[in-house]
Amino acid sequence: MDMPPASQLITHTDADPAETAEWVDALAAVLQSGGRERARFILSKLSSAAWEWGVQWRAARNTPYVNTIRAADEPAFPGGADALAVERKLAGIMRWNALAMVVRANRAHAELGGHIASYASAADLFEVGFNHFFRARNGDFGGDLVFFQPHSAPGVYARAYLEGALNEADLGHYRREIEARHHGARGLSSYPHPWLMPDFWQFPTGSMGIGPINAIYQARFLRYMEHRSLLPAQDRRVWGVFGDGEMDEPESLAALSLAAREGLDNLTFVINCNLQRLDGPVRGNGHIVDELETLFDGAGWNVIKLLWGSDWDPLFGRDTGGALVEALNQTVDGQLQTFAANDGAYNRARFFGQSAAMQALAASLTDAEIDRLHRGGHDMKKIHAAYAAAVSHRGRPTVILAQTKKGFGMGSAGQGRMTTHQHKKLEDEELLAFRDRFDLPISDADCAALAFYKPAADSPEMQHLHARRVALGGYLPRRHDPRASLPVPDIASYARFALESDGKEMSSTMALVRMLGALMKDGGIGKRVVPIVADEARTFGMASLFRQFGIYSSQGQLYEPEDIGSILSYREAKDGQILEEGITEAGAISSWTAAATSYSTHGLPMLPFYIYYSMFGFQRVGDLIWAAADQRARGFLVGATSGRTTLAGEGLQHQDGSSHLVAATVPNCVAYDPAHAYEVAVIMQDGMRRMLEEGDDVFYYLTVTNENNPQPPMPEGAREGILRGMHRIAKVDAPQARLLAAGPIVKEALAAAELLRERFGIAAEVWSVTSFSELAREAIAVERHNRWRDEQAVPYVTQQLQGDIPVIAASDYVKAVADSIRAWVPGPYVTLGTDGFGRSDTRAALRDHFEVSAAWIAFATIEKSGATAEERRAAAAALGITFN
Ligand SMILES: Cc1ncc(C[n+]2csc(CCOP(=O)(O)OP(=O)(O)O)c2C)c(N)n1
Repeated sequence: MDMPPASQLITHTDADPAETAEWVDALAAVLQSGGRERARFILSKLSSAAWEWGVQWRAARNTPYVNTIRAADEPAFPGGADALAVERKLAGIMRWNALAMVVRANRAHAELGGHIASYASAADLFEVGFNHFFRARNGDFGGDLVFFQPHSAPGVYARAYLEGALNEADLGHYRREIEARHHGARGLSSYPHPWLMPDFWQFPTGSMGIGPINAIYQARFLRYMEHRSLLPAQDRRVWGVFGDGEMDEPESLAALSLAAREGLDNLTFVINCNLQRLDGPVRGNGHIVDELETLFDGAGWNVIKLLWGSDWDPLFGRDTGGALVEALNQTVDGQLQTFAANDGAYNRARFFGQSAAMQALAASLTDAEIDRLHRGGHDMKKIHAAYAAAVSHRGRPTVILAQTKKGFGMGSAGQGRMTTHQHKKLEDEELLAFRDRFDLPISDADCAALAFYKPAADSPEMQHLHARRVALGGYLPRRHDPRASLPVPDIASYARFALESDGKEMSSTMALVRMLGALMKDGGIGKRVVPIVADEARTFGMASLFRQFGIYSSQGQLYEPEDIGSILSYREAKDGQILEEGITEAGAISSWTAAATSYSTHGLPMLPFYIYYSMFGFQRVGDLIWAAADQRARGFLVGATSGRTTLAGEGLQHQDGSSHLVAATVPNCVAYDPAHAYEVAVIMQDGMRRMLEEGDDVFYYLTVTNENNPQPPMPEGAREGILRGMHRIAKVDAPQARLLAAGPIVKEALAAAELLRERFGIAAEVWSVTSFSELAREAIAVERHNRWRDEQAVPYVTQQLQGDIPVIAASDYVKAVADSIRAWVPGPYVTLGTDGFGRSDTRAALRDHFEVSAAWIAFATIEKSGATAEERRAAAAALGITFN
């Protein structure tokens, strides 16, 4: 083994270099005779001894600013120099087509936007993946799952163009999904969006931070499926290519320790460290690579730094005094960016000019050669070596910190420039320079016309490109939607207790959990149910599921649980069914997304139920839900302990009054606020039917509460109304008012009807509104269609509320929820809701405070029934309410 002389490792602050050299030589001898494992052992022994003797030394988490993999340890590039040359050419072509796509779009319509510089920096990282590592789904093999850096999407399109999945017309409609339809083209979405390109993109990554956390939970879910014997262990891999700026998002870092704890060696992160983000340097005054190395290493990942290309190797070889490594350690990222933006002469003067030793190192290089010194993330051989090391690493996830230049090859138009991120217009000379830089056979005229370039089918480039993809199982990305239908059991098999309830007291949460438990026992669908919680299972009465179904743990259970004898015992198991995520709503929703899209990513539909404090859903992780919607998730989100007045004691940050408002804005989210257990059952049944049997791209949001109420049996013929959004639960002859209520406020409306009848002689009927948002959606759709039709349809909600009598609607959510149907309510309409901050008190006090109690509903009815001011005052006094 060739090793650097000890002198290179001795820093200038060394008080006794001779002694240091002895130690280093001793280690070198150990390494020579015993190998790396032995050397590691000796070092850890020394470290333990130092701790015992109070030295309190801890190895720095940072290694020097050089490559982790030594040049001598790099495997040969598959196919040798010829393949390498072809792949470099291909990367140049991808770069050109990606650039042409963005510049074309923006020359025509400057408003379209797009990015060139990100993919320019990431192209080689992508290409090595595409040519050697990313395996497609093929036959029985499920394929690797790749999360692509979103604003590098043009590069992925450029490759799909060469591969044949996209044509020129498609590329000509980058960011023009609407116009494309008129030209028989596909239209390419700005970023990876499965909703917009359902047979192409698998994972939405456009919102920074969502890709990293979803990738981790995807890798973990893959393990879960394997451990539960639902998927065969095929050594499938999750790859994620992300930006160094993106790593500042809390979600990007949130699950690093989970990935290490779970030993996810099926996961590789490639972080494109071009040292820049949108506004400027990621860490101008420091090293983002060092910071990420510290974080990932501290979390327990295998870290591979890939900083310098092969053309630096001879320089490091000649750097016997350590001046180069020292200079790199000391050069902060802002300066590295400036070096990237300037030419060889500048770099000779400012970087290599730092000392005589450095000058000597660069003496044999021309300025042009200095200019061309590659960063590690632009060296395909080294990238290949890093990916190969990641794939073969066992027991831990790997992160590759690949240093690149932002806007690589854009020359003075953008490489390393502060403004390069948003640069999307290039002048003709800049285009010609780019063409020359990557040696592309494109004429000046084609260059100016931004013509897309595709080599002939029999060219070495195209032959190689296809051969590599064939070897890797096919093309990628591809999203699959096998339309596999999973039969749903009969409702009575898991929810008879709810349909035929005889007034037994139960909360809707308890009813749902009971149905869930019964469903999990179903011989068909049972195994597909994935209950997910974020440390609130006991709150929702789900502890009963622990022992029976087990909590998933990749390690099984290495301890004897304190409650081992109990029927509720906390049982962890390798094939456990419950995903107990701990206190991470972002993690739990990522797990849910992985399970809810399993029908596509794994060809195996699952049925996830993520049950959480409703306030910590749309409000806390709304963007992750939006991404799941984009990914065409199918499953149930259950906002438990919901309702601003129903959660009572928990106060301002816990009491949810808005989730239904937000849920209504997610186009494929079907949201319900059921009052009774039988409504929960009917909604669950139909949700399963739509998602699992019909394969509809919808997901369900249900709010359930912890208020115990007598559960009535299901009225005859209620099913349609429950599903469409409203059904009458208390009928009167000749009603003078209609009371609409949702969820927990239904009982207040029923009580209000009693008050009105008994004390004021007003006959009011009561409706349970299971979904204001579904009623409003249908009405909007009907109204829109009516604009084109002679025959005018009547929205469902209008049909139900015929007549000019007052309608009073109340819910445990802000008034805007009930207001959403106002336009289609024929009579005078009043909405009551829980606008404002929550607070702690009893349910009765809260409902009085927010004016959604029976008394307030009755009072609003009296007011809308034409009472005089005096009559109103008398009514208020009789009802015991005061106006504050
Ligand atoms: C949540 C979110 N915030 C902001 C943005 C806007 N944005 C898009 S790319 C970008 C910079 C990304 O920098 P980096 O991750 O370093 O990637 P690079 O383009 O440098 O490769 C920003 C701020 C976004 N897409 N998502």
